[in-house]
Amino acid sequence: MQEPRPTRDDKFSFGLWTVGWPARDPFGDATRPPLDPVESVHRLAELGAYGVTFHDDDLIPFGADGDQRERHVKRFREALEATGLVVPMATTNTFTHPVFRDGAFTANDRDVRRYAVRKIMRNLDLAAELGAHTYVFWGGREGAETDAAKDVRVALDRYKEGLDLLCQYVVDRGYGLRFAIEPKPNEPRGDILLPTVGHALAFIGALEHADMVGLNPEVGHEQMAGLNFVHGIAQALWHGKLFHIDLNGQHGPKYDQDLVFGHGDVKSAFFLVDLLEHGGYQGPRHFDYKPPRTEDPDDVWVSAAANMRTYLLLKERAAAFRADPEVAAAMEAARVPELAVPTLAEGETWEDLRGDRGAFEDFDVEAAGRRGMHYAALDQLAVEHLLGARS
Ligand code: GLT
Ligand code: MN
Ligand code: MN
Repeated sequence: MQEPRPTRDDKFSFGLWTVGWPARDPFGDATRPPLDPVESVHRLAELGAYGVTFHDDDLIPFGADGDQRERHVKRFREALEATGLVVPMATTNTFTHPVFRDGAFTANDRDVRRYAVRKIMRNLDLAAELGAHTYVFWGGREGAETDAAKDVRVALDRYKEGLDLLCQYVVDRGYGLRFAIEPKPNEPRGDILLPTVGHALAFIGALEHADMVGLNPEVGHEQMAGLNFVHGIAQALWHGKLFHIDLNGQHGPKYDQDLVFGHGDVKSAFFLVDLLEHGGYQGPRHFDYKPPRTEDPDDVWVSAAANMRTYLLLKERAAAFRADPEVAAAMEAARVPELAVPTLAEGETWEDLRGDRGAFEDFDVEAAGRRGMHYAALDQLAVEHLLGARS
């Protein structure tokens, strides 16, 4: 493979369910045979990934007995040891089996909720055993198709109850795990609870252990809602809540495409990588994509490598953008650095501002209204760096 090549230091990780997706969709059968998780671990390690993530049922088929369970875990653990791959994150499948038709934490049926919490506890034990630091909660079935189905305020009470009690479980068992909620607006439910980064952030503030709960935002999920993913990530960082991230590609508001990272809105991907690389995010760069249904078993690994390579190429372009003196000058002209200057001077109060005639009475509001921002020039420089037209 040509430079840049991924290394363990890049912290690239993949879900077993991504490369292992047999490409069954609502309209057609699988186009690829099942993939052994052990093979995925070896192939991902060869390609330069550092981590692998899983749902309980990706690793241990639903309904497996104790002996089978142990065998699956043992083989997986051996593959991890042989390759040096780590498990930075794990999660629970609370969406495939028909029992979860109406959700897990927020199912109207109380016994389903109790079963779901037990299923999650069992996999939290395994996640801790395998050294994971993050546990993801994607509530794909927590939602409804009709507003008559549930009182959303009561559903949120149950969502909170479930997460509060599982936080307590993790604390009491001494597991070094933090929770990361993954928002999504719809699909598979008509409307999903905690549909966006913003909804989830507000909800986290109401939890008993708010400090140990953050976010796992996915590129495509915010874009399905027509939102600016880069802004969402910036706000999550601002709140100290970007615990994990799902990178992939999406073309605007439509079904969840789960394309290779950068194969959707590539300009947004450029600014995202710029933010992640320069904004202090230290966690895994986790790809949650689906190798397209058109691809054969060998193509799967081509698409897996494409995620990492695209990320690294964008990282190079973003670094060049930041280092370009013309960009620095364009930022200065656009007064980007000025936004970092507080609106009040140090020690100044609202009373001082109220008495400052230069700020209002004598302020030439018409002249200020004529000032251009020069953003088009700056944006063009970004596009030219993205296109590799400047180095
Ligand atoms: C499912 C979903 C993803 C989530 C996974 C974690 S499962 O494939 O589409 O976005 O991240 O549960
Ligand atoms: Mn998705
Ligand atoms: Mn995801």
